[in-house]
Amino acid sequence: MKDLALVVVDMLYDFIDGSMACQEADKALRNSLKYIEEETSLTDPDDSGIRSIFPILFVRDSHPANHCSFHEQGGPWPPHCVQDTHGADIHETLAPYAAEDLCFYKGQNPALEQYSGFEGLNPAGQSLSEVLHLMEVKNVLVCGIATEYCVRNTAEDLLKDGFHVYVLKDCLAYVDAEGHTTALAEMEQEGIRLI
Ligand code: VGL
Ligand code: ZN
Repeated sequence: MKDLALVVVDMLYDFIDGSMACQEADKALRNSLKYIEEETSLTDPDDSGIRSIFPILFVRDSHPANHCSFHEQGGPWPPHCVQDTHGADIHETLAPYAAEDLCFYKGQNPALEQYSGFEGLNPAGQSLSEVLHLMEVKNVLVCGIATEYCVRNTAEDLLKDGFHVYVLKDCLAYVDAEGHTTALAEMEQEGIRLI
């Protein structure tokens, strides 16, 4: 089904069990994997490669060691997702589903905070928006971390860009429980559907 895609946001070790471990990260990871596995089980059993019936795109926080969002630079966060460290890697349970050309790296400029996956680029220099449009995707499912930051900003940019946006509400982790609840309510007000 080509008109559907899943965007997995920042399911990276630092947000799961590292320097910025988020609340409910294990649950978000487990439920996301379950969702993906249910889809991939529908693919041809003779096909040895793992492939879901919809494309899965990965947004990846990827910072230089001197990024402006880090405490040492006066930013709000501890160092996290530093390029070429374990903390910046996609969790091993999801990594088999990640194709490099469908990974979008954001936060690479030391001077810019980028919470939206729309600000990221894949290794070929394409944006998430560009690739989704090329695939003729209309409906986008979103899961990942953190609800209040990268998930929200990515979902809102998707909506502004004309996609139907569905946030998988049991597949989210967050920095703050109240922030998570508020963000979900506000996203729903804006027209993002929670499923
Ligand atoms: C994020 C804080 C800092 C996120 C990334 O993925 O939501 N939050 N960098
Ligand atoms: Zn970050």
